[in-house]
Amino acid sequence: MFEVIGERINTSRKLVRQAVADRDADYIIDDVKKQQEAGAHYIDVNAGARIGHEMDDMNWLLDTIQPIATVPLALDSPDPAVLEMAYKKVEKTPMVNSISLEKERYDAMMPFLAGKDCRIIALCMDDNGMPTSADDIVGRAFTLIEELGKAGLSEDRVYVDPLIQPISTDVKNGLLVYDAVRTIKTKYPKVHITGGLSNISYGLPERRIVNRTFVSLMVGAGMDSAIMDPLDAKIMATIKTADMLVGNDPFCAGFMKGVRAGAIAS
Ligand code: THG
Repeated sequence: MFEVIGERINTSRKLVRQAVADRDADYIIDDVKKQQEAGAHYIDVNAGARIGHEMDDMNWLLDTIQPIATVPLALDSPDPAVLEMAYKKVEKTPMVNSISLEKERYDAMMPFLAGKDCRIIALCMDDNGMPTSADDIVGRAFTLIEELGKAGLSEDRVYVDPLIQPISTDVKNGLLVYDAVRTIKTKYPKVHITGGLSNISYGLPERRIVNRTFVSLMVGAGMDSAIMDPLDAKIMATIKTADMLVGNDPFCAGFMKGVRAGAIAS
């Protein structure tokens, strides 16, 4: 089943940044409830945008969200100290967003992960920067999967993020991740594939049609999760339909349920 990680609680978004600065709990609670009602399986929480305030902002956001969270949280920070604080606070086994092969981040994250129960997003990033070929993505993914396995995180707990890059900057950026995801899923069928979906459409008009067409291609390659806006009803319907078409919806029951609920229509 495809898992949606709701991206809206992120201080890089203007209204969220303002709500966090004002400690406006009602705004945050309302947004999280909407994401949950729309079918988010995780709520991503990112407090990185107000420089010097990440620890306090994350702490406040978790205090605010936790009492009304019906789904687990995705703790989105590059800072292991912030993740450590956040991990202690959450009640449901969280998703940790994220680890990468950048040496400094990797070396700090590995001790954090020791003995912890979590799912983890593994970014295909290393000290050479963003991947420039499918082989780059695949090689980095294999290393991360193997190393996380040694640290006690089984394949089904690892969510590889191949790093989706804008199609507007290089027309090869779509097939780059498509090809890589197929290769990763062939070798490690239990591993999950996720990523920031809207990155693909950056710099283009009519971004939503680009996002939803891309996600249906990627579901065909084996992508089974995305960091995205669950309030976009059309993309949610597209994902449910694509997931059915690749055989992930026994008896088409989820699709039929979506149609009856009015969430899926032609
Ligand atoms: N991979 C992983 N984690 C991630 C990302 C990723 N976390 C952060 C980001 N990328 C995904 N989250 C968001 C959250 C909000 C928005 C985009 C991605 C968003 N952007 C508006 C836009 O692009 O137009 C601008 C925001 C505003 O100013 O309101 O809403 O790739 N593992």
